[in-house]
Amino acid sequence: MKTVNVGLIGCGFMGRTHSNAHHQIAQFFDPPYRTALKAICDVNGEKAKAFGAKWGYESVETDYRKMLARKDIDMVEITTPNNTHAEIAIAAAEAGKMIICEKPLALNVAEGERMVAAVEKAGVPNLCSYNYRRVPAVTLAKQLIDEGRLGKIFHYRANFLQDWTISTDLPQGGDALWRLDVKVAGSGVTGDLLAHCIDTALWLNGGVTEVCAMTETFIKERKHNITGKVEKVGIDDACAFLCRFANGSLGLFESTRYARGHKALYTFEINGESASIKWDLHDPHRLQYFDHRDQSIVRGWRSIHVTDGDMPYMGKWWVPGLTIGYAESFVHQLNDFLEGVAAGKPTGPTFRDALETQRVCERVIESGKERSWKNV
Ligand code: SOE
Repeated sequence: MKTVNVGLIGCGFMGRTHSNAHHQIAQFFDPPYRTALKAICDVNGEKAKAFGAKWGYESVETDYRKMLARKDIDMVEITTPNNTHAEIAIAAAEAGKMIICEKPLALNVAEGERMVAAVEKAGVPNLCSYNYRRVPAVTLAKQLIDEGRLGKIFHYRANFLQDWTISTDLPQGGDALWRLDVKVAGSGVTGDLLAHCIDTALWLNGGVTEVCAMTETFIKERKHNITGKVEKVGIDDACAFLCRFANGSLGLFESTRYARGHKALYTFEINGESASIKWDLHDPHRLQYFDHRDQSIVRGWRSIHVTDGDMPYMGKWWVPGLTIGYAESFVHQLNDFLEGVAAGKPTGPTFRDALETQRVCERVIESGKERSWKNV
């Protein structure tokens, strides 16, 4: 069995989710390649050293270019802040490395287009890490839709609600809080949270043709951790948008970091002519399903506990009834990616798929600013 040597860039929260996937994959799945954690890279050498020791990386780099120049690295994982994705991914493609890049793909569509051109020119396998596609209940939703169980789709509704930025004292910039700095993040909840909802929606329900958005920045100024000055906040704190899908259905999306009481409440509901489904990240193993074709005396919402061995991914884990969680969606993603590499087939969401999500996000932001409908 061949070994794929991995170089991971970025030692934050996402660096941990990706590293953990490498530790779990061969214990539960039968990937076509063994993966070896060859190098960890972060501009902060001390941080990289500590992270590397904890997760078992063989070497430490502080300059990603040096890491990309190494012949013993086959695959690069980019888990750095959004403003670095394009530069690193393009260089990685030019160096012939396979790439998994954290979401959102880029700061904007222009950068995303350059990234897609680079990976396609180099012919390197590439994937953007929209992990929620690979929560078993969400994958099951895709299966039910593809089997035609819902019939014609009329409505797609999604929310991603959090509450961690309500305090006016919370600074912007630096570790984790770069998500509040528009220069680093590109946008606020649209690129960080709605992008997840949009990726799932494009996958489950097809393309979006037009959008109309409302955005708001509730806290207009925050201290910047790096400059030490109070600076204007450029991100969208909240965003809601309407859209039309190419299949004729209507979409309604909302995201905010100001929904007191909600930590990471990603939900979606899809209503079709024959059946509806709902999913909720706070109860991720359950898929709610209503089928109008059931006999009326027993018709109602079913709460499917997605843990049986014949349900997506679950045959590889424990026994029926026992659950897995957020971390495992990254294991599924890695295994699917490696199987795609072995089969010579792309694994979605590819950079090209993620560019479409980026395009919807960009139109949403423009629509919010201009207060008008935008074609996608
Ligand atoms: C933000 O709080 C965040 O960590 C996102 O960046 C992730 O993509 C999302 O999965 C959870 O929330």
